[in-house]
Amino acid sequence: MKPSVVKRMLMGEIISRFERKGLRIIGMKMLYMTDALLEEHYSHLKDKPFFPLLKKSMQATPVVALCLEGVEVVRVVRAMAGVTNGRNAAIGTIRGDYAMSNQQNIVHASDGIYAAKEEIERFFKPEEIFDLGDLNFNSLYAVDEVDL
Ligand code: FUP
Repeated sequence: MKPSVVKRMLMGEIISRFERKGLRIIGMKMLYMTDALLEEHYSHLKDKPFFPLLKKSMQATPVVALCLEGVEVVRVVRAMAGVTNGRNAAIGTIRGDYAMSNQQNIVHASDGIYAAKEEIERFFKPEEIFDLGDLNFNSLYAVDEVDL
């Protein structure tokens, strides 16, 4: 969750959308995105003209990093986030419901399984990720859908 969420006091609302969907939070922390962390996280954007502004917006307050667990979680979270620009994001998505901006777009969401693994390692120590046990303890899935 980006600084605009912290400033607008929407942390609880965004977290509850993930929980309501049935995604489990297995890691969560507030942290400040240092220059080094941002340059690594947005390395594909480092040379873009908007990078200085993006950096400033990402350093306005701490961010909140979430590690979410669920079957096909990366794809599901991307779908929940909606497209990058909040003005184009479908109503019903997080960006579509809370953002009017391309940059102040509420959340970052890993764009693939490899990026997700990299980002978990970037933001969390191994002991900050928790095993909550049986993924289906609350009957979120059919038994044969859960294969973790
Ligand atoms: P996404 O995967 O949807 O987060 O999008 P990108 O990785 O393409 O972009 C990362 C961040 O760069 C976006 F969250 C917003 C910012 N951005 C701008 O600020 N200006 C632009 O023109 C494009 C992206």
